[in-house]
Amino acid sequence: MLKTGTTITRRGLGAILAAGLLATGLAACGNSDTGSEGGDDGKIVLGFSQVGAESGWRTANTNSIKESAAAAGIELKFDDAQQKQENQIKAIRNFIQQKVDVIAFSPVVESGWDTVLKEAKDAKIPVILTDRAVDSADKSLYKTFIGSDFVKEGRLAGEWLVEQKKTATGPVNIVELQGTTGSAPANDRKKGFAEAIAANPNLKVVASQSGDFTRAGGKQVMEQFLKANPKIDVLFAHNDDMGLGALEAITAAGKVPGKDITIITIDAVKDGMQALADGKFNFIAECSPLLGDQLMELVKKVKAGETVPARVETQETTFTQEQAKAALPTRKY
Ligand code: GYE
Repeated sequence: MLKTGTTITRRGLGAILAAGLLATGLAACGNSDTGSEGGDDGKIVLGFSQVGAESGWRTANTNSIKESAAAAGIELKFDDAQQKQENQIKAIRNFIQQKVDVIAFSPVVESGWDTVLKEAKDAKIPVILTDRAVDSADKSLYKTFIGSDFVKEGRLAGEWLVEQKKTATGPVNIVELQGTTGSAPANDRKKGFAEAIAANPNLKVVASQSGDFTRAGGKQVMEQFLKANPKIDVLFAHNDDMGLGALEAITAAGKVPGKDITIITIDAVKDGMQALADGKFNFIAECSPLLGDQLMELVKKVKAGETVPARVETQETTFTQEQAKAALPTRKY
C-alpha cells in the first residue's frame, strides 16, 4: 500500500480500494497486461529518464530513486537527459527497444509527449510519470502521475507574502525567478503565486524571467533584475538553487538578503533551509524529492497488471526561519 506522507484524495481512495479488488481478481487468473518477460534473473526492469542534475532537489530525487530501486530489487536503467526533451525522447525509445518492463520519467517540459507515449503504449510497456506532469489529453498514455501540487506551492508562497505585507500602503515590487520555461513546476508555481497575491493590489510582479532552476541562472538573472529595477522589495524564486544564486548578486549589489529584499523560495533542500535558518531567506514552501519508495511500489503494481490511482500526491509543508532552525538537524536532503 501507499506510504505515509502520501495524500490520498477521496477519489484516490476509491481507486485504491477498486485496485485491491481488481488485484485479487487478477492474481486469481495469474494475469498481467505488460506482456514482457522481465530481466534475465526475473527481476523487474525499470527504465527511468531523469530531467538532469540542475538542482539540489534533483540530486536528492535521483538518489532516492536509485536507493529505492536497489532496496526493492528492481533493475534500474537510468538516463540523465541534461534538461533536454530530445534526450528524454531518445532514452524512452531506447527503453522501448530494450523491452524494459516499465518506463518512468520526469518530463522536462509539459508538451510534446504524445507520439513517444503512444509508441510505449503500442509496445505494451506501462509508463509512470514522476514529479512533473504532461499536458497530453489522452490520459490512457500513462498509468499514473506521482508528484507534488505545484500550483499549491506557489499559492502557499503568495499567501505568506500577502500576510507579511498586509499593512503595506504603497507598492511592493516583486521580482520572480521562474523555473525551466515550459516545465510544469514553472507554469504552476507562477500561476499559484499570481492567484494568491491578487488579494492585495499593492503587490506587483515587476519582472519575471527564467533562471532554468540553476544557481548560475538565478545569479545571472538577478543581476539583470537589480540593474533594471531600482526598488526591489521581494524575490520569489521557483526553487532554492536559483534563490541561492541570487544571494550572490544581491550581496554584490550591496543589499542585505532577507532584510532589504524578502526572499521566498520553493523546495526546502538542505542548502535552502540553511539560508533560511541564517536569515538570508524568509520563507520556503516545501517540495519533497523523496519519491523513490512510492515509485517502486507503483512499478510493481503496474507490472503485475494492477490498477493504480491516477494521481498520487506528495505531502508537503512550509517553513519560516524559526521552523527551519528546528528542522535542519534531522533534515535528510
Ligand atoms: O523544484 C527544482 C528542480 O520538478 C519539482 O525541479 C521539480 C523541480 C524542483 O530542478 O529544484
